[in-house]
Order: sequence, then C-alpha cells, then structure tokens
Amino acid sequence: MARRDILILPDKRLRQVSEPIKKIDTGIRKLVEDMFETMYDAPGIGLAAIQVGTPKRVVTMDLAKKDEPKQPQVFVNPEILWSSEEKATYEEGCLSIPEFYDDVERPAQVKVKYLDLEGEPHEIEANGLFATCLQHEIDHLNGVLFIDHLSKLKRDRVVKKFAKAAKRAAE
Ligand code: K1U
Ligand code: ZN
Repeated sequence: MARRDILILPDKRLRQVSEPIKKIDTGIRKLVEDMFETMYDAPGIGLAAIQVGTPKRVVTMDLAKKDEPKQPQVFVNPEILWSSEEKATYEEGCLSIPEFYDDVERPAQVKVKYLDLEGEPHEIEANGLFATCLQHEIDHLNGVLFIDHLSKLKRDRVVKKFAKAAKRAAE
C-alpha cells in the first residue's frame, strides 16, 4: 500500500470527468488500496480516484466513528438513480480544499447503483451523512466540487485564496 498525493484546488485535473471502469483488475485493486491508505492518513471519510490524479470512476468511503471498527466501502461506477425532493444541509469539507468548510444543501436521500470490487452489482438507498458523502464523491467523478454549490461570491473567494497559495508555493 502507498499513500498518494492529493490534488489541491485549483489543480485543473479536479475538473476532469472520470472514465467508467471496464475491468476490475490488479491495477484497480492497487488503486483502491492506495486510496484507503491516503484517505485514512488525511484523514477523510471519502475519496474519489481523481483526487489522487486517476480519472477513473471509483470512490472509497468509511463513515465509522472514531471508537468504532473500520467500515471500508468501495463504489465502482456509482450512479445516482433517484434523489429525494426533501433536502438536507451538512457542513462539508474536501481533502482537495483543505481547512475550508461550509454548509451545502443536497437531496436528503438518494438511490445509488454501483459495482463492488468483485464486479457484483448493488443498489442502495442512503440518507444522512452517507447520502451527502455519496453525492459529494459522485460530484468529484463529474468534475464538480462542493464549492460549486455555494454562491459565486463565496466560491470566487475560496478559489482566489487557493490560487494565491499555489502561486506562492511555486515561487
Ligand atoms: O471527498 C473528499 O474530499 C473527502 C471529504 C468527504 C466529505 C466530508 C464531509 C461531507 C461530505 C463529504 C472529507 O472527508 S473532508 C474531512 C472530513 O469530513 C472528516 C475528517 C476526519 C474526521 C471526520 C470528518
Ligand atoms: Zn471532496
């Protein structure tokens, strides 16, 4: 297992639309192992492959609380089949936008289909943080960041701050 570097805003690769996975081979299994190591090390509760620079439609997640055993989950080619009219607001963060958090309103429940690492199809209905995290990660697969759900004023302010930091780091 190896920890991989996480892409940080305004890295343009975060805006790429990720490709569906056609075959779950050793390369994908290694990618998933590395994503878990990277996610646990960060620490985070979710990670999309594009955040480590690989534009493939795979997500890792673990919503276990600190005092609970690990609950690693993998979603290959996840797709939202249905979203509720009811909305829920969570304070979201993103490992690609470190130390910035804000409230985002999204559908409170979603139905999602995906493949597991054995290629078996599943359909789940999610609510609460699980629904929010799935939507946040599937957004990543489509090149969408949680700041895109904020006002233009807030988004521009965050992008400007991170662009400035990237410029300073490159000097
Ligand atoms: O995709 C990511 O950037 C990961 C992100 C997932 C997420 C968080 C909150 C709402 C929706 C999606 C994170 O994991 S940010 C870090 C975080 O939330 C956290 C870290 C340690 C303990 C508990 C939470
Ligand atoms: Zn994120």
